[in-house]
Amino acid sequence: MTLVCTVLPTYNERDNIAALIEGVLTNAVTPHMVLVVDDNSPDGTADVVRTVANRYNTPNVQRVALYVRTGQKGLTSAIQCGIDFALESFGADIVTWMDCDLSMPPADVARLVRTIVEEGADVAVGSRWVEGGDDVAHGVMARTLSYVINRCAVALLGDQVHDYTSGFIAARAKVLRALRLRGDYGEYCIDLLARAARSGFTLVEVSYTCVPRNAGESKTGVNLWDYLVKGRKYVATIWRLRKGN
Ligand SMILES: Nc1nc2c(ncn2[C@@H]2O[C@H](COP(=O)(O)OP(=O)(O)OP(=O)(O)O)[C@@H](O)[C@H]2O)c(=O)[nH]1
Ligand SMILES: [Mg+2]
Repeated sequence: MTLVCTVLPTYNERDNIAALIEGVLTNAVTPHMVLVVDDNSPDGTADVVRTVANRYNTPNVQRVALYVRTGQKGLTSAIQCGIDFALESFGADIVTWMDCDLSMPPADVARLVRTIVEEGADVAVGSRWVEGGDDVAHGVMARTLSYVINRCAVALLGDQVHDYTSGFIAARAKVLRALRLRGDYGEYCIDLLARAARSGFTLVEVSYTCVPRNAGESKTGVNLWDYLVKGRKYVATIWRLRKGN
């Protein structure tokens, strides 16, 4: 049977993580576990995960795993750390990952998994920018910036994906053995999807609606300056990939 591992990178997601784990596991369509990679959040996220793990895990089956990093911080490295554990320690056939603020509906993880298992995709990409998808989480400024950056990415890198900055991904183990994540924050996603397409893997988009963060604070920031700093990195990544690097 196909084992799916959902990697959940957390920093201060105490009030979101229990519902997220439950939402993912309740909707699972195949053997499914979650691995939370927490960067020693001061709000006690790890304690919440331990409590949830006690409910789900049995002596024979681990469905909720937790890895607390103390010496390292950052979204991309946390996801890569989770991918490495999922492949090497748990033997996952498919790894998925997502934000942990409940902006990506946990029930939609099963739709990504089905796209791989039933449709034969190598990578399933949760997409806001295809028919049926939307972003109702962000204001006009952030949405417009995201849309424009993604249109640039489509024009310069190809239209196999329309939401290069998705961050809501499921991928077969073979893809993640071939390609490691590069970058600090959201730009890793542009980089991974462009290289996956270039490497001949099949990418299929699954529409989803990004909804507002449930609780806690955004780590990205909310003002124009924060968005421009993020946008500059995304554009630089698109340009580097366009030049073939
Ligand atoms: N492990 C870990 N997770 C992180 C770190 N920074 C952010 N995250 C997680 O990355 C995910 C995305 O963070 P958000 O704060 O929602 O930021 P965002 O989605 O880019 O921005 P918004 O659009 O404002 O929600 C969440 O699950 C965070 O907890 C980090 O340094 N380490
Ligand atoms: Mg978010």
